[in-house]
Amino acid sequence: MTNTATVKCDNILLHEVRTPAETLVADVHAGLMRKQKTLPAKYFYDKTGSELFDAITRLSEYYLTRTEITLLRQHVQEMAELLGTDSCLLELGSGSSIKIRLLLEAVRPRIYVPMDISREHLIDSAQQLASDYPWLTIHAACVDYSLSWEIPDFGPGRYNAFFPGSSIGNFEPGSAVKLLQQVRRLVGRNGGLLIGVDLKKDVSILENAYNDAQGVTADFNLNMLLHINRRLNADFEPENFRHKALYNEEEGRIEMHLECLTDHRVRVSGKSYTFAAGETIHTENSYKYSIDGFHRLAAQGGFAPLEVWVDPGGLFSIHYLTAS
Ligand code: AVI
Repeated sequence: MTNTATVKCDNILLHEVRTPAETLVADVHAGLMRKQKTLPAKYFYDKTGSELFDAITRLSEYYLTRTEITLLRQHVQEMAELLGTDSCLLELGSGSSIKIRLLLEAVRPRIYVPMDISREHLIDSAQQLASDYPWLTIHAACVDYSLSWEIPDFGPGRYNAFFPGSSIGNFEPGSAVKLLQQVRRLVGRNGGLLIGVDLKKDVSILENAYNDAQGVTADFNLNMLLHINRRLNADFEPENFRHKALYNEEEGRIEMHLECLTDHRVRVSGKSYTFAAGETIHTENSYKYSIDGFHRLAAQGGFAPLEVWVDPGGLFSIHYLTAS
């Protein structure tokens, strides 16, 4: 792996792929120079952002997590049969590693590789898992999986990937295909992918999920500015912005924005940007799919559908795909 360091962190091995600071600055600069300003969604996930996201997953409006967890609980045996035991199991965007706990006993992987961009969160959850499952070998990988990345070679055997939470929806369809192709290369010809995908549904259910009454999603969105302040020596003032989330029917996606409340300037890594009251920074897309629509995307990524589980309310789906 290029730019990678491997260290032993107590009971786990940590592989770290470092993104050079210049890349981070260049991404932010490119986004803020656009007519429709954007900021990369990866800036949501510092330690506070990861904790806020965990709080989102417990909100009554945010049906995604609890529905996916119910599906995992109900169908774990079928899923384990498809995944097979003794595989190398990679998890993209492992976060707090809550969902993997539902699969581990049934799947008994040879090696578990949680991957996440939020370093401290990744290490804490991987170490906790290692102490709760002493039989499990854990190689945690701190990577930005929206970029091109590699994992160490864990030798021959079956490889599966687990990509829960509908995080695939946070990628533009073209990038989602590239990501699936990359996962396909990693799992190889006999590999598979168990992936959670949020479904298209009534707009009010979708919009409520991203505009919760307690304002946790608003804090999550605004925290991105504080993260950029710290990481890139910027002077965003979150009070100058407000959270906005709406469903874009044509694109089939929830869009999150930060709406600017007053005319002002912001400095980021020595460069100055002008903001006008009423304009927005587009911070995230969360694409919603139909089952067929997702199968078409998966096919472009090199995967064929083998099984799909959907809750009775038709809110959420989990797919098991095999390399095609
Ligand atoms: C991580 N991802 C699947 C979440 C989503 O629903 O798109 C991120 C999120 N953004 C706002 N709330 C949750």
